[in-house]
Amino acid sequence: MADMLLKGQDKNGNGLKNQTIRVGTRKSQLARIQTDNVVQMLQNHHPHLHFEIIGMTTTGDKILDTALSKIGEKSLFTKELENALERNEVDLVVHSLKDLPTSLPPGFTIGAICKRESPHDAVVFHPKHVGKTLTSLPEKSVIGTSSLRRAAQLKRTFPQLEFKDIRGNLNTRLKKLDEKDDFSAIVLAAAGLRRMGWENRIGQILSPTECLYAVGQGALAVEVRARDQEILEMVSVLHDGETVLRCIAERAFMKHLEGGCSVPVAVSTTLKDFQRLALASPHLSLPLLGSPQLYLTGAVYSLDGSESLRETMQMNVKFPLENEDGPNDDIQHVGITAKNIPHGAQKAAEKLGLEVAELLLSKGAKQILNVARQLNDA
Ligand code: DPM
Repeated sequence: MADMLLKGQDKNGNGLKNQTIRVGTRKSQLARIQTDNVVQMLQNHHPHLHFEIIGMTTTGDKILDTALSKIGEKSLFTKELENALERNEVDLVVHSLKDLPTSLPPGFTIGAICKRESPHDAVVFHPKHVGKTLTSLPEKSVIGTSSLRRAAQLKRTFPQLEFKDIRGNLNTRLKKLDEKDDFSAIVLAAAGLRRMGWENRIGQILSPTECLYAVGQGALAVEVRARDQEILEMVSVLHDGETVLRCIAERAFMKHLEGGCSVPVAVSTTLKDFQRLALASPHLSLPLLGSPQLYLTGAVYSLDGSESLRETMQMNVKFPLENEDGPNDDIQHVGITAKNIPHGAQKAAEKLGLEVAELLLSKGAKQILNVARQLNDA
């Protein structure tokens, strides 16, 4: 046990003692809040380190008038930050996991995924519609979202409503909602609203039966240089075992479908029957006790929601004991490096994502996504 503690914990950051760790972030208010949260958690784990936050503007922050899905550039919010990592100007970068592509450029890795907050989508209503739900809004009410995933699913369930693009950061969108009469409601990630302190504006949370969420939604990720072992160790204390396994499955699903922001792909995952204890301290390399089952529901939609494929599968993610001490260095699963989380479980999670994607592909998912992509590009 003492060995394990040493292995997992105190080697962390030892070589970095008293150094300044430079943290890159986008400058939007949400990005700053997310970065501050992560830095605070790192500071609690590593009181001897000093953290400095460096704000940067990304292409995604400059193009505010075009729908995300139309821009087509996957690393819109990440490229400038990765350049700074590569040039050694910063040591780590904080992102919303859902904005990170399933394949990172060579030389980078996700060194930590924090405990996921709500992954669900939420509806914020115009002041004059407060108290209503999507079901009780008048017919032909206009809902703002530029997420193809949200629009496709909601068009299907609420054919009486209309959907229009809305872009800009969260502040801009809420302003557009409140100060004009263009939208009756907008749909946003509950996690982003909560982080901004706007939880009180949430009028309705969409359950996965109403709207499956985006891959990685609600989880924060720390991106680092893949070869920077000291920084990797230092940030790895933030890995949350449950979140990591769920997000590996989700990202593997998306990657195998060759999905992204420009096609309606959606998921929901749960991890059942595992002992919280084993995952609560993931930096201790404990095997998963019990027989944890990971469930993944994955779906693809046509842009108007009229066509859809949706499947659920399950996988046992118990850590195979014979692999207990197997070398785990330099292994990434869909861009994530998590040496302190049972490797067998990570492999099983990745396999689950692949298998759900395969099942959907065998039922014609490629055709649905290709048509969606063409229509969206047109
Ligand atoms: C991605 C999408 C959106 C963001 C597409 C989707 C929403 C775009 C839009 C991949 N990234 O979800 O289907 O509504 O125009 C984004 C948000 C957060 C991270 C804001 C949001 C905060 C929540 C989180 C934008 N990226 O989705 O409301 O950390 O998951």
